[in-house]
Amino acid sequence: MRILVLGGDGYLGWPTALHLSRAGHEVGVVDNFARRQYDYEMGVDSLVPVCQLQQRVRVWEEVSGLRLATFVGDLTDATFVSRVLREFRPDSVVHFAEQRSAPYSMIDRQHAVYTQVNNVVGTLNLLYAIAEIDPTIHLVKLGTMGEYGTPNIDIEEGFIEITHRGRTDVLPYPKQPGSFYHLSKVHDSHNIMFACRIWGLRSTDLNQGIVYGQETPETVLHPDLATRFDYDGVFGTVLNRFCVQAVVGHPLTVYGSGGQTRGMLDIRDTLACVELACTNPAEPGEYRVFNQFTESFSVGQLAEMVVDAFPGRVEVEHLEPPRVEKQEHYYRAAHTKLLDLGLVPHLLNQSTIASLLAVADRHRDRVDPAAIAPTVQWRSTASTLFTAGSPVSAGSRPTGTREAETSEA
Ligand code: NAD
Ligand code: USQ
Repeated sequence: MRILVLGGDGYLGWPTALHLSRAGHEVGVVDNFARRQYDYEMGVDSLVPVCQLQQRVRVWEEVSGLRLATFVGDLTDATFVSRVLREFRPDSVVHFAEQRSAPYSMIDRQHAVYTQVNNVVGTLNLLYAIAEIDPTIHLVKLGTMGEYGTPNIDIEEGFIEITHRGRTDVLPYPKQPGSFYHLSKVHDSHNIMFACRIWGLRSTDLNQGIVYGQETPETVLHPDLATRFDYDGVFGTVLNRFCVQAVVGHPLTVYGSGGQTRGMLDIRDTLACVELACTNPAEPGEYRVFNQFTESFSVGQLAEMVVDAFPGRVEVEHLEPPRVEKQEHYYRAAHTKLLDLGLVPHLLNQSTIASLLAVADRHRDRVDPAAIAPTVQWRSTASTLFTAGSPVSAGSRPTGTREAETSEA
């Protein structure tokens, strides 16, 4: 298949592009390097050094003999999106290219607006380009399990049958997202479902849980093929952060009681799920939702697992919660559709955590301890993390400055 990976320079997009390329697909990569600019804006960096996109692509060709097409540009630029689709003519578009951090979206008004404009407008441009150029292109869109929130009933895969006053219908599952970022994914889902209904587009919305891990069979072939690994308080995700914290002797930063429970998956399963979605496309006019996670854990359980796996002593600290979220709640979410298509999950165990700890240990000298504490407060409309900061927008350079001493944790 011809597969275009939007956001192909990011944490998940890059290893997905390599995986699809090695599996025999013709792959194109699109990115505007916004993610690299957030690092400059916040004064942080990936724990694992990452090469520039053109260098990665060159090394991939040397190592594998396989070519990746590259397109540098911004999805909020409709002309660029149309040009890329016309030139590459994909069978599937895998759309990772969004601002994906909940804390980043909650810094202040500018960052919330930036996140929603970037994500919603980018996806809308893509929907129009697909409808105009070739409605048979299958859109595989990365959504999030966080679209559902934490309701006190079982979570279904996208839709729920409801009987109300004697009548029954199958309706989109209610959404209760927990940040302006998560809300942007809900808005995307509505726009995509509508485009499938009115224009007959075909799409798979992958409601993905939290991803952990850094190495994939392709990225380990050469150091220049490594993907990024974030541990800071804004972009780092929980298990990746806990492993880095353990290695540098920082107490594990459990927010509140640690009863928050989330769906999770290994980075290698992200790659497998995306490929399964591409090779088993939705029907014309179909909007379908797959819940893309393999297991669920509470934050407290994750901390315990890291404590058990780490050979030395690790402390666990319960911090005043920076987010507004339920700390103790019911959580049971369906996730059978990808298993039915053949997904064989990599489940989280001590050896997975040991390999994450090894990655963290190899790069421990690059850890900036000042970047670990959570600095964005949900209840505040303007985080003290930034002074005169402004988020990245198309064509502009970021101007945010990081105040090292303003952790509100
Ligand atoms: P990432 O930030 O590392 O990668 C996203 C990439 O998209 C970056 O390289 C960025 O430069 C690019 N991008 C952003 N806006 C763009 C635009 N307007 N035009 C062109 N390129 C743009 O994020 P990730 O962790 O790889 O996540 C990828 C996707 O998966 C996101 O949509 C995210 O919401 C979703 N997701 C991630 C996780 C996770 O745990 N990392 C979990 C669930 C869902
Ligand atoms: N948490 C801690 N301590 C930490 C970091 C996080 O207790 O040091 C808690 C958070 O409060 C939250 C949970 O761990 O309850 C998960 O936080 P996270 O930062 O690991 O993940 P989240 O903000 O949910 O976002 C990540 C990705 C996002 C994706 C989402 C999937 O950044 O792109 O959409 O996971 S999901 O959680 O299913 O919505």
